[in-house]
Amino acid sequence: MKMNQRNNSIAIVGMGKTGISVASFYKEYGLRCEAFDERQATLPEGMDIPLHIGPLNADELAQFKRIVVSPGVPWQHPELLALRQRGADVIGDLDVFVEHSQASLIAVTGTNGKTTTTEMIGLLLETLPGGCLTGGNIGRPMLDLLNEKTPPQRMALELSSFQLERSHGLRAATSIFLNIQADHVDAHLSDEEYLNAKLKLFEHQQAGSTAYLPAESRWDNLAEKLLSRDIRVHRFGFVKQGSVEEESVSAGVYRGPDGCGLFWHHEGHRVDISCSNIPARGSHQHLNVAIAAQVASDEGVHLDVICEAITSFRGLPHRLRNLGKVRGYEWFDDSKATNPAAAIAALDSFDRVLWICGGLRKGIDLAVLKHAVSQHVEKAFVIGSDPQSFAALLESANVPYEVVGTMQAAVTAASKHGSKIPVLLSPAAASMDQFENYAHRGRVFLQSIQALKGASA
Ligand code: UMA
Repeated sequence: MKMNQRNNSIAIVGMGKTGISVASFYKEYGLRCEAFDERQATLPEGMDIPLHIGPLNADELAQFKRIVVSPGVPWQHPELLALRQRGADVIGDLDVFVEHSQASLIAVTGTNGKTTTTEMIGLLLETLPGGCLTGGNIGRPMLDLLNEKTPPQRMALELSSFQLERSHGLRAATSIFLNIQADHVDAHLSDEEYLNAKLKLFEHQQAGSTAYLPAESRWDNLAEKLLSRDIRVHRFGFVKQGSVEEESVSAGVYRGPDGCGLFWHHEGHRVDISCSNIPARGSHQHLNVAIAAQVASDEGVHLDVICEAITSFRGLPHRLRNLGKVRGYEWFDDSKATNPAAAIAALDSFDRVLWICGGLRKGIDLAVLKHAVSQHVEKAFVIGSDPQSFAALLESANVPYEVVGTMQAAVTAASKHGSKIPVLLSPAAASMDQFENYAHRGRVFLQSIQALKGASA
């Protein structure tokens, strides 16, 4: 390989979805690329670029003009750290996107609720002239959006902390910071790094743009700083009907004597929709929808379109989805709940449930679940590779449980429980100990329920 050829080439590190999209993008752009992967990778047919499998080497990568690193490759990888210390141009796909996109960008981050919020925003904004596409952590790599023949005027990106931590110049027209809860503690981010990565969302935001922040007082200082940079700030959150907080938030979910509802502001007027008119369950989902509604109103989406979308929204797959009644039980798939905060939000959406939980705990302390578990769980069925931690939680909450091991066993055991209350899969843990990912876990849950129909009671 001639040195000067690499001088003008891009090294792509990690050849999963992101790496492949980076290579396709630069191919269209006419730049030469080489691919690096530490484990295993196959390039799609027709992608004719050198592929190097094996440990990364800073000296070799330093020969390239630029190194684009996939989100799953640790940013603190010693060879990448060494490259950055030498001043090499090491970035993620988000920076490439920002360099080349002309679209008005809506960026969404947070531990939980990113996908629902991003999808709902995309759904609403695509009704506008000029349209909207969604991508990023949601599954469709963001650079693929730029390969569209007619790129839309707006793009809504779901951004993970991994994508944000390696970004340098994100300037979104609208930045939405949903929440921060314990997650990825066993990955390469400490709590502080995790928060700092998420807050990079606002680092380069420009005057005249909009930021969304939770209503909690811990974000007041940040809100003030953003306001002093002439960034418009919308606060959102859960509020008591008739409270002072209710007046101070732009969008939210209220609880009152007659039930709950979501609200946002449209052309200066508050719009309310009762929770009973929203098919999607769970106040956390309703809050995500309220935020999306506020974004859509600000972007000029017609009020009727927003109301219609909200009152027909059933929620995304594996997010507190009602799978229907089988054997007299209603089954709920919340397989996406890969951390305790997500499971608490799901448990709080029910009076009493039979709870299927367990999986890869990712080093997170389960004690935060104790209150919700003791309030809402009649009996738990524990699956996964770390039953002891869940057993300890359930004992501390004084809730009966069975360690059943597999999803099939959990579904069978729940279906024999007797009291026909809803059965909720909301594992509070990642899935990779037993499944390919959370979606696979949700599919096995559904298959196990369907198998009940054929089996004798
Ligand atoms: N690899 C290495 N060295 C490493 C780690 C990985 O060489 O130390 C290689 C692997 O061998 C593999 C490639 O890197 O070939 C995988 O790269 P990747 O993990 O970045 O995976 P992608 O397929 O590019 O998917 C990524 C996101 N994955 C992660 O952040 C881990 C996807 O989010 C995202 O949808 C996709 O880009 C498109 O933007 C998934 C995810 O789990 C859904 N995200 C986490 C979450 O939501 O909690 C953050």
